[in-house]
Amino acid sequence: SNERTSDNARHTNVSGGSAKQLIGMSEQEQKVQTQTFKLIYFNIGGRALATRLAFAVGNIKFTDERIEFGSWPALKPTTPFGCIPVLEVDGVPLAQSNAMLRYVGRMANLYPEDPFQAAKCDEALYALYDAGAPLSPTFRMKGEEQKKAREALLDGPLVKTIEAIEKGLQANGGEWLAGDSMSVADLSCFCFVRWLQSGKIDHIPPTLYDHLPGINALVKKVGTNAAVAKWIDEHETKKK
Ligand SMILES: N[C@@H](CCC(=O)N[C@@H](CS)C(=O)NCC(=O)O)C(=O)O
Repeated sequence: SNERTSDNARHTNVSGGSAKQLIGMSEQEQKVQTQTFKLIYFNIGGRALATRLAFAVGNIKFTDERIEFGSWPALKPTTPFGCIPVLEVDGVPLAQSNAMLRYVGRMANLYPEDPFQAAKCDEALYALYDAGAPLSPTFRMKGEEQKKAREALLDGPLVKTIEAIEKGLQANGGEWLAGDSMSVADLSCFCFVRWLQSGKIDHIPPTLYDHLPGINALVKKVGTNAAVAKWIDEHETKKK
């Protein structure tokens, strides 16, 4: 497994730090400090990237375990729902990518405290999930079938949902999707839009969101956040 820790880590594991460092922290902060987190996923961004970024932004140490596709069949029956990502918290598994994203978001101050803004954050997470879900089966298609299926999605949820999210963003003042600071909804939107714009998905033109200025500004803002940029450069960009 690969130990990946963000630099200038505010959270130092107790074993590596000293009890002194715990003084002055809230009970919750002390707990985060002493818990161990292991995120298990494939060596891709997919449904784990937003959570990795939330850990990085929160300076929370975690083990970023990336498994080979070949070792997945043996691991599958050991996971709660037969899928990954799984986040192990002190060895206890937590499944469902958006559950773990919100959980890490709360620890990293990336989840609104106000109940309504928290619900708006959830709204964006559910919408982004719905927008992306019908794309998954197209990865098992080929040729004309894949082209047709993806073109239908371009004409539907892949673009329409992000247009709706742009509207919500503007209604919230244009800066962030929920509340008045970066939240896990912004991280999730960043990951989704960046992937769709990457040009790496056949029949999905990288220009598909060019007509959405708020979304593009948001993606740029999240992407230039120091912790996000550093994480992506060090862990998600294939080096030659
Ligand atoms: N609702 C789940 C879906 C997870 C999911 O679809 N995982 C895929 C990879 S992205 C998976 O485990 N595929 C392998 C399999 O189903 O055997 C979540 O959000 O975590």
